[in-house]
Amino acid sequence: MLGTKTFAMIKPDAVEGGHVGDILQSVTTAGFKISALEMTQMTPNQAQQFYAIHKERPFFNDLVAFVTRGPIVAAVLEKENAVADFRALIGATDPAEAAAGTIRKRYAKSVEENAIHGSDSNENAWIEIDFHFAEKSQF
Ligand code: 3AN
Repeated sequence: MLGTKTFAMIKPDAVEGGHVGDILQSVTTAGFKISALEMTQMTPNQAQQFYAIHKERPFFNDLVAFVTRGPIVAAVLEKENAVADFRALIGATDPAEAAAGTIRKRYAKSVEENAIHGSDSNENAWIEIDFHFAEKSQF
């Protein structure tokens, strides 16, 4: 049986740092199947939509500037319990609070430049996968 899906995004800081290969290795070693993968650069408009939930927050403009400053790697990951298991693999939003061995503990620089995104619910996974991959043939 296919597992549930989550959406992952390797952010510009981790792409710039040359960590894409290591991060994807960690993802597959943890048992996720990568069922879609694309390097792309979000426009400010797309980033504002993607992070719309944060639009009233003081860090919103900085967040949009950060996530659009260079390429990101978007992925669809499949595994039983994908959303929760991937959140555990990436670690806490603030790398200072992230558990040892998590992707953010290894690669995140700060709460903003925190290397990677993972959906926080099945509903948001569906929305985020649709947002990034809806126009691609396999999704
Ligand atoms: P997560 O990415 O762990 O789901 P969210 O959804 O609370 O965390 O935040 C989304 C993104 O917004 C974070 N990955 C981070 O880049 C940015 N962010 C969250 N909180 C802050 C903050 N206090 N200051 C700056 N950026 C933040």
